[in-house]
Amino acid sequence: MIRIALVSFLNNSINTRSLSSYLKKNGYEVTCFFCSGSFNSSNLNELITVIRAENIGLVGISLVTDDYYSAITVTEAIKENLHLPVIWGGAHVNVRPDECLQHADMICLGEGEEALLDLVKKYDGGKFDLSTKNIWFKTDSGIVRNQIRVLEENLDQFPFPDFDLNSQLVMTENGFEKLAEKHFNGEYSIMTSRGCPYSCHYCYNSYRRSQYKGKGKYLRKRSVENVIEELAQAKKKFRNLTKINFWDDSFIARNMEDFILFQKLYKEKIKLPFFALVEPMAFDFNKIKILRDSGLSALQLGIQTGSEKINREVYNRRVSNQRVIEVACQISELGIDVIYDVIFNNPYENPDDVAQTVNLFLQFPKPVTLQGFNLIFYPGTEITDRALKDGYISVKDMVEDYSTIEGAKDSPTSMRGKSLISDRFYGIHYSSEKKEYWNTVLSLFAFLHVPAGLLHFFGKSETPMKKFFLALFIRFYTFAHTLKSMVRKNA
Ligand code: B12
Ligand code: SF4
Repeated sequence: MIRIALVSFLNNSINTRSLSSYLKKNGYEVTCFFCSGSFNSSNLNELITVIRAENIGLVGISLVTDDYYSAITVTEAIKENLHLPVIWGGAHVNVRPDECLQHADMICLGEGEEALLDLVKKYDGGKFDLSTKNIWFKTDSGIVRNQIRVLEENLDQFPFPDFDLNSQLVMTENGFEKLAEKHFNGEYSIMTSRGCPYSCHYCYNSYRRSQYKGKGKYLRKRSVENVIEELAQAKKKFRNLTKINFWDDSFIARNMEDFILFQKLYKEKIKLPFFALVEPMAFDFNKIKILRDSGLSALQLGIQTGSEKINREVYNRRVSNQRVIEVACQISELGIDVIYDVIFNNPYENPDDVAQTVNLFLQFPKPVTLQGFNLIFYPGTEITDRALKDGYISVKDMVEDYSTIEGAKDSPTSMRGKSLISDRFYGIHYSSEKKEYWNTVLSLFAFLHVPAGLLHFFGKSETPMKKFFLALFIRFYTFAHTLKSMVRKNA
């Protein structure tokens, strides 16, 4: 029987653990490697040595666009040293299948459980069945493209993600270590559904929804009992868990009966604080109140913009500012910690649109905690196709560049005033210079201890005098911040 290695670039990877448990349930031996961090000759050699020692016959790699170069590095090392077949799966593979096949021997589109199982089941003395659905093969006579199978409707039939401490290795600064509870920092990640009711134009869902057209129901949910059972098992296994993270695209997209049952079972069996992602479009006071009473301690809510026009015409998000303010007031009333996400440096936004975002936040109950992200154009999304057509971005050097630029450019709010445009993946042909003032005012919401009066002063209008004072304030803030960090470091 062929033995399988699964490689992921994320320690908490849900998809790799789901694939592993499905293969194991069906009798296969699987070793998982969680490699978040950068590769060097030492850890690559170690990876190769373990894969060789474990007598692996197939290597599967899971990747998002940001992992593209890491996936190539691992694949080349495996090909060079072990000559093993390599299959890639995950978000990036679905949007750029042909390009991924330049490196991998096979790729898996859509869901991986049945497809991977089918592939290894029919594996026969060095040959794979080239008609396996969901899998595309690179052959001497060209690419074999198979159809995508229908989506699994009953998610409860999948085993819980694999957390076997004996067959999973985590890459650290000192090389690979056996998976242990310390690698999770007391947090457990879970998904209770697949798919999303929305299709925002900057999101992978805008691509995937059309990819799965005619393949069954897109948004599917696990039963509450099934979710609670997974958490109960996790709690039993990991004694130091302090928090649960629900990473569902839309945790709230369920009916009231589910929430009532969830409250009962969660309070009875789990009793841990939890975090979830929620959209203002789906927000429902009564549901969130039930979740708060069950242990919901922190929420992440995507606001993205205060321009209703941009929301509607560019992001495909239908929600009024009045509703967004109502939602913010209700969260405050419930006493739940919340982080609001905002998108910076969208070429379709003008200074007035950003001013509207500032204005929106000024109407929120205090304190407001904002997390800013630059608009990153991910391949395959509606907004990327539109911006390519409109000339705002272009393919770099004839190929898309998927290198990750970490730091300032990706997170405008960490930059104390300057908001540069992220050129991750694509060449940029627009400027945000005219929005600099409003970007800076907006980013003040992410700074700690900025007095509300000051936010209102800067947020009312843009004048040369205010521009001057804003620049002065940012300098002062940055200086104070640096001083504080130095004092803390020396203490
Ligand atoms: C949860 C999540 C996170 C969590 C991860 C926590 C965790 N414990 O897993 C956190 C917050 C850490 C995170 C971080 C990031 N994420 Co994220 N994340 C997700 C999310 C919501 C769920 C992923 C998931 O587990 N899905 C459930 C599994 C079962 O589905 P799946 O991943 O599609 O996997 C199936 C198939 O793809 C296939 N498959 C997958 N891998 C493989 C491998 C093989 C060998 C095979 C055969 C099959 C196969 O089989 C799987 C089972 O059916 C997705 C959106 C989504 N709904 O999928 C975004 C998503 C994957 N993330 C995304 C991004 C951009 C990021 C970040 C880059 C964000 C950032 N700027 O830092 C980082 C990158 C981290 C990384 N290196 O992976 C994008 C990726 C877009 C793209 N083009 O690549 C997505 C699609 C979000 C979006 N809506 O656009 N993320
Ligand atoms: S609501 Fe969130 S996950 Fe769903 S499509 Fe929009 S951005 Fe993507």
